[in-house]
Amino acid sequence: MSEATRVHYRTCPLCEATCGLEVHTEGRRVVRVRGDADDVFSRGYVCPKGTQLGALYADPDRLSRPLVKRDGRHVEVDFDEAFREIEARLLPILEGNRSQVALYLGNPNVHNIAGSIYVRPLIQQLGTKNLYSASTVDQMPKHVSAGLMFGNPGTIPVPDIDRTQHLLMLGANPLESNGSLCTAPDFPGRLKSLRERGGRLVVVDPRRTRTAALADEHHAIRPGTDALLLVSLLQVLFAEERASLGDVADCVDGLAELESAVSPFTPERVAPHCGLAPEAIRSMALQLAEAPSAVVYGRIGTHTVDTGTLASWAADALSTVTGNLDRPGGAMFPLAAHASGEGRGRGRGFQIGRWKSRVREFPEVRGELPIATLADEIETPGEDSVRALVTVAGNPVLSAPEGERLDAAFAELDFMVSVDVYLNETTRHADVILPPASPLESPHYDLAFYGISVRNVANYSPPVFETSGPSESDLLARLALLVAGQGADADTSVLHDMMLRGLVESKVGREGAALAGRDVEEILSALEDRQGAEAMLDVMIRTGPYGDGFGQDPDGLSLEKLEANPHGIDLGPLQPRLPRALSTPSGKVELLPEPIREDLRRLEARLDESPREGLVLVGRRHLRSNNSWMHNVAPLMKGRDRCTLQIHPDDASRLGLEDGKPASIESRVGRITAPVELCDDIRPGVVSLPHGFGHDTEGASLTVAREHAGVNSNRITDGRPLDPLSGNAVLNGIPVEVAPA
Ligand SMILES: Nc1nc2c(c(=O)[nH]1)N[C@H]1C(S)=C(S)[C@@H](COP(=O)(O)OP(=O)(O)OC[C@H]3O[C@@H](n4cnc5c(=O)[nH]c(N)nc54)[C@H](O)[C@@H]3O)O[C@H]1N2
Ligand SMILES: Nc1nc2c(c(=O)[nH]1)N[C@H]1C(S)=C(S)[C@@H](COP(=O)(O)OP(=O)(O)OC[C@H]3O[C@@H](n4cnc5c(=O)[nH]c(N)nc54)[C@H](O)[C@@H]3O)O[C@H]1N2
Ligand code: SF4
Ligand SMILES: [Mo]
Repeated sequence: MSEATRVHYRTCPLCEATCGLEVHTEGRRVVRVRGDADDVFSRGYVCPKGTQLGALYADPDRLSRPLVKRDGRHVEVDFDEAFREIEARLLPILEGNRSQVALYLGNPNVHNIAGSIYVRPLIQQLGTKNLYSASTVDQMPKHVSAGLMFGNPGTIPVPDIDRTQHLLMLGANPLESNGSLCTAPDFPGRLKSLRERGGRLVVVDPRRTRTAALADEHHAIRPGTDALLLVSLLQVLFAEERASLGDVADCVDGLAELESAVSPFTPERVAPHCGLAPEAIRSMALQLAEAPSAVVYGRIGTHTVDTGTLASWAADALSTVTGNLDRPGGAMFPLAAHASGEGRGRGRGFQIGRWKSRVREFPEVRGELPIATLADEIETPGEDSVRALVTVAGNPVLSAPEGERLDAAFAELDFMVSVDVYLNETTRHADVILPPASPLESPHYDLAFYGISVRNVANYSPPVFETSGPSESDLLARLALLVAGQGADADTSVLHDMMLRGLVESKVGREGAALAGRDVEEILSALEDRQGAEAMLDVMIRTGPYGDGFGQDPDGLSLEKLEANPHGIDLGPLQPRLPRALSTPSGKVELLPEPIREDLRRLEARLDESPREGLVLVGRRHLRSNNSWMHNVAPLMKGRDRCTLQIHPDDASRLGLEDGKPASIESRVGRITAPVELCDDIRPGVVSLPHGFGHDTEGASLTVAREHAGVNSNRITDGRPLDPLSGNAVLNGIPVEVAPA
């Protein structure tokens, strides 16, 4: 009675690599997933997570019906009842004071169309100052440095890893993570090719990771000191008269100011802080200058520290002063198919601090406040204290600092609603949980990642299965309408139509717009066959840099054309885009923006301090994990315990710790216990624990994850020190005491 097997081509929604998958289905079952050998970008590459998409889909713990908390227990209800409950309990709080309702957006929002398109009206209608997201435990420093240097926080240069001859990589481990802020399916293969063509890979990481093992050079830096190292590399380039802007000289401001600002940071002065030799630092800098092309790329380990924005800025400044900005093999600006044009070369620029958080007075960044201060905003009484919370695809109890405190704060809220697929450590506090249909039941296009991709690529995947319930787009639209006072049963097609019309009007109205002079109704009628997010996506692509312009260029792209190319369309290697890609008021790259210049003084003060001593904690990722939420997929959890404390044998013997025995790890804010794993590959003085574990909480419903519970490393992450420019949390380099438990 076996049903016919069907094959679907589909972009993997799980990480930033955007691999093409070949999904085999029988009826509503996924029977097999493998890499799509014909995918124009990933060419058959796949990782163990992608192949388990079927197991994720079939996970009996994945929610299919809404849950409402009654007398402390979650019970299943239908969607109408769930929305009526939200209306009855959330609206009165909102009507009193909109900022008493906080919104937290988690990582998977950037992995689906709904999160990119329909979160916006929800934010607008909520109108709260208390907006939080996973960005402030992640990449916010890159947004800030890019905003200050290039004028827009989304204008992020990516390393052109397919053509570079020299890659200096810091605080990233793409052999486990598959890359971030650098979309490159088969990152490992691309690094191997770099070396095969005679290029050089230099990795800076306190651990000798699998990525470091692949490199020509590995430098085991002391955590939290990348900014010092990178600024010192800049100093060397100026001191050795090797700084040169190359082809972009006309588009760059501030070279002389940069030279003087970095002059105190000599290798001799930073070396004791970084735990590296001055000669190694000097040589790292000269290699960048001498290579035919070179690029500096830093990620989580470089960003999630208290000088994350400085480090992020310094990386791009280095690519710039070695003549490698905006040229093949250097740091380049992708141009996505859905981008709203090539750019104008000048704009309003980027500001932070338009308002401040109430309790600790952190500046707003991109409309957000640091997630590390959400607990303060709930706990501290006052007119604007947070009394209700909406989470969309996030698990801050495990992913944000001081998880235990956040957990307790959530329990005190008057009302909480979560749009999520699991009943987990965070959503167990929700009074209402709204589960969206699976990603396999939704269309897919990577709005977030084609803008940070190492080739310009476009790939659209239609749903694999018909939906069994409301899509994420629909749920978010309904929530936005509810919050806007339109009632619990509002017709979401009204919002879809309004958004589509608004988008078309923006393309038709402005002078210089893609469809300037065309008729709105004509365009809308050309879209009649498409609904909601798909129609909007079609408009973006057809009015984008490669689009058909609704008839203006018959060979151009449209959603229809993407549908006809299920393995994607390759739009070629990255092209130089300066100065058009800029939106600074000066129309130039700002090499030393004022906020950076000021923050450099804080960094300079560190040169006179004695180097920090004592054990520090860093994180790590494992190929078969995905932050906190894929530990319930049994095939991915096979093998050894992953939530272990890695420690160098010398440190272990000094502290009396034995392999496999429990150790207690204590920071300023808490203490946890984890089994010891002796590890020669970690720098002495550094210990490492992965994040995303701690699945033994009462009230969560994660059968498999519970068997591999582990411990929440963020219970000891200190929420007090933040990167001042971005509000990003410090997740690496946390001072800890370790002892036998
Ligand atoms: N110590 C330490 N902490 C870290 C990090 C670290 O390196 N070290 N890394 C940080 C980083 S980079 C990030 S991005 C954050 C992540 O922080 P979060 O986004 O808060 O956490 P995730 O574990 O990604 O949780 C994702 C949530 O989305 C739900 N979900 C999954 N798929 C869907 C879907 O399709 N729709 C909806 N609505 N929900 C879905 C899951 O059930 C889960 O609840 O963690 C950060 N925390
Ligand atoms: N398998 C898997 N893949 C994932 C994820 C996952 O959880 N699992 N999460 C996804 C997400 S949301 C993100 S943002 C990306 C992150 O992708 P990556 O940035 O590649 O993240 P990690 O693999 O955590 O690598 C960070 C490295 O920084 C090192 N490090 C720690 N502190 C310092 C420091 O002070 N200086 C330097 N130089 N290095 C330091 C750590 O030892 C670690 O090897 O991964 C994504 N991909
Ligand atoms: S590398 Fe990322 S995108 Fe590719 S299969 Fe694995 S999880 Fe999916
Ligand atoms: Mo992330």
